[in-house]
Amino acid sequence: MNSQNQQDMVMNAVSARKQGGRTGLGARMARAASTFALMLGGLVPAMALAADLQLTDFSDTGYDPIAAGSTVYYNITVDNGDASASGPVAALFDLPSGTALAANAPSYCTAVPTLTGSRVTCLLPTAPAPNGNAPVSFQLPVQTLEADVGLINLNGAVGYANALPDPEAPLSALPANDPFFGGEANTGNNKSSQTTTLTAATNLALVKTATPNPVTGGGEITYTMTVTNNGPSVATGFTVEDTLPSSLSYVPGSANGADWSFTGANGTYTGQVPVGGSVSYQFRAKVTAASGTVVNPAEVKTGAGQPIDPVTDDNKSSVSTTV
Ligand SMILES: [Ca+2]
Ligand SMILES: [Ca+2]
Ligand SMILES: [Ca+2]
Repeated sequence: MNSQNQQDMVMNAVSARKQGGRTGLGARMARAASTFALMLGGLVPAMALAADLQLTDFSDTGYDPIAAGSTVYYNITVDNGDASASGPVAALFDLPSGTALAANAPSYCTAVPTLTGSRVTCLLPTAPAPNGNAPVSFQLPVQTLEADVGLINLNGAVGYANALPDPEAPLSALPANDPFFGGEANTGNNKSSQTTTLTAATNLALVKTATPNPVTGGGEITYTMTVTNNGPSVATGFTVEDTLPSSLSYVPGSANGADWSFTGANGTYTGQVPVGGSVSYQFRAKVTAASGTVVNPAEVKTGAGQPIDPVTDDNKSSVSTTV
């Protein structure tokens, strides 16, 4: 965008702001004139009506309830129910602490931290057309990685992009006469909220290491599997699956670790791992290859009946050892 376009946008925004500013009285006068025009059978041309921005959809269908740590995709629709163009529109959201705007959010949405979480500002690339003719919809992806099990509540508001409120002023408490609402007659439909239930979950992460490296053919490698519980719930009953490649042979009875039970190189944890805690076990494997590289991956999986793992890209770990 060149500077002239930016300047034009600002001027358009200022112009819209001025129009919005007089809509309290102006809208009533306009409606009266319009009604009068109808009464006269169209003999008098109707004056322009005000814009009526509204947040017509703020839903979490398909994502409520959801395991804590998951990304919730909120459906957002912004509309203009009245006859005048609004000028540039902003949709704002207050995200509670422990949640964050996900990286795959629309490029026109940005977040800043606040005392209670974060304020997301979405500067809509196009304004919804008057009279509900072209509502603007998008999805707001919100990470819940640090949120506790229970309810999270998000507040949203739509208004005029040239009069953004202080991010520290909660949207739920913005008064009807806040400049952000542009003097609209109906501000009750500018705000909405959504509550989502976060259920128990354990985001487990596996890190696997091996020693020595390199190893001589016919020698033994000691593998160490470390599982960290990144929460938000206590973890138990998970299994690390390590299927050895043909170049390795499990050394019988070599697996050891407190509160683990073993089937070959696979370990199931029977204790309780608090949030932020880590547990590990070791086993040995004999190298049956004479040379080359031994690649040995493993994966941690939650047990049957246990809370799910909402983030699985950290569940696998692989080690390569030179022979
Ligand atoms: Ca409105
Ligand atoms: Ca909900
Ligand atoms: Ca995980």
